[in-house]
Amino acid sequence: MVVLSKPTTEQYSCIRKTATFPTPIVPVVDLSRPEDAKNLIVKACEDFGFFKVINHGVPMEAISKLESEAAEFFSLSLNQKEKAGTPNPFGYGNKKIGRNGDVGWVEYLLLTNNHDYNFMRLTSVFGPKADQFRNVMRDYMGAVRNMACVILELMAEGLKIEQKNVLSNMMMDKESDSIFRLNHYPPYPENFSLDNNGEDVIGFGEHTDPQIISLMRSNNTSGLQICLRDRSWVSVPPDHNSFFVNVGDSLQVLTNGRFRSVRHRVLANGFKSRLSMIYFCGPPLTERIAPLPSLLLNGNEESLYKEFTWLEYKSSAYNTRLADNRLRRFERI
Ligand code: GA4
Repeated sequence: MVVLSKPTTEQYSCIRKTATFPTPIVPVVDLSRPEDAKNLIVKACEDFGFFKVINHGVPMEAISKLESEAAEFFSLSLNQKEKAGTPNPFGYGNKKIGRNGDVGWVEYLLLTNNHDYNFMRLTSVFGPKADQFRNVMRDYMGAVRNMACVILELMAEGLKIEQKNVLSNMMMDKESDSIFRLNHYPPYPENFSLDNNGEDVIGFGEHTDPQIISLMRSNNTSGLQICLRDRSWVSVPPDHNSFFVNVGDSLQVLTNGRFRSVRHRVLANGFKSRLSMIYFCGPPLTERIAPLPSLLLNGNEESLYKEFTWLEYKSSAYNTRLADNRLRRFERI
């Protein structure tokens, strides 16, 4: 097991004051009880755009192997990690998030669902050992993808959509534009927040995910917060045995606003490093993202959004700042 070290002090600006947060009651969905799960998923997506999944079917072995590989990667020297290339579109990123000036106390590896491409990037870092990383990642991503498929089918059933694979097909398609992200939030150095009146250090600034759903697993370090409908921020207690699911912007549109794309963020801490792995389920680039007809009350309800493809939305999203409301541009007035 590789132990991730503390960073050295350096000038860093991502610090903000926040109140103390009450702990929310996070909806829990048990995938071994599909009859209950389908209704709970719908309710959680309407109320929070967020839920926790237990009995998820992803083997613990696949999770812990990937966690070790990720920890090993992040323990390498900066110089070595940078051999994975810049994260535009896929590679290693440090503090800079996206292309428009956002920063956070985080380092990360952005990867595609094309394992050969990832392998090429990882070979520059690990040499022949990259093969092991690729295999571990393939097993993990395969298992998480299957879980996503189960969740999206239960969701469609819960929404009483006749074609139960209408959502899952978008991410199971071989052209699907899903991506994978490993985030490492190192403990920030001593005096780092004291120097700033004890203000919070932002690991990953507030944002919504552009995709359909995102499935996140982390180690037992806290930091994740979600924004409720009343705009208050609440902390989500970590649980390394479970997965957390976020509704993304695309699913908000597909359900004509019935489901809520959840605003979330991560605060860093001064003691423990946080390691998270997130699978973002994206549709094929050519997929039309529009409310599902059966959810428009048999044609009697108007779409709240203008028509767009995933490629159009993604291109527009990548030109925004993290905290922007990316869907606003696509709303019908
Ligand atoms: C949020 C969800 C995924 O992590 C991500 C992020 C992407 C990036 O890190 O480059 C974005 C962000 C995310 C939303 C708006 C744009 C693009 C940073 C940013 C400012 C990989 C994604 O698909 O969108």
